[in-house]
Amino acid sequence: MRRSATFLALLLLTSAPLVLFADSQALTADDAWIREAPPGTDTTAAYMALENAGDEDVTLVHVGSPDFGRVEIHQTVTEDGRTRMEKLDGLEIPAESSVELAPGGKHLMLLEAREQPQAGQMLTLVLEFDDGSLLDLMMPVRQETGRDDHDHHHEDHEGDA
Ligand SMILES: [Cu+2]
Repeated sequence: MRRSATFLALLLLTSAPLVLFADSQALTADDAWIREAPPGTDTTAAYMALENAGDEDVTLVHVGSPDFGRVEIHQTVTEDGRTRMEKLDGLEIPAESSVELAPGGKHLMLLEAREQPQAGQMLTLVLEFDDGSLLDLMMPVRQETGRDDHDHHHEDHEGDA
């Protein structure tokens, strides 16, 4: 693990997410955020762009969190006009490319929240990859703007937010 002063300075200048700990120089998460949960709900989702700058494919295999009882990797699929979520065993981030987790597509399903996630909070997720590396993220909770619940289909959201 090697972190230059420049890198740390950049982190401080960038609003979020805040990378608490990263033992891989190849993997980064951009624009990471957690959707505010409606009152009485202990389930929500996390979104981000996962980038693999390395020259080997890496697979996200597990996500842990002190703030949630369970985290699953999901993909929203639409078949015959019906939308449902599929649980994925892993999420591959190919070498020198990135994978977008966004409303209406792939996402991290956050289950059994210790407290109802509310806008303004910062919550922690720990992403574990099959090469043994960890990405420890502190992510802001935000209200989703201009879109409805992520169970529904969105064609309008693509690329960076
Ligand atoms: Cu889901």
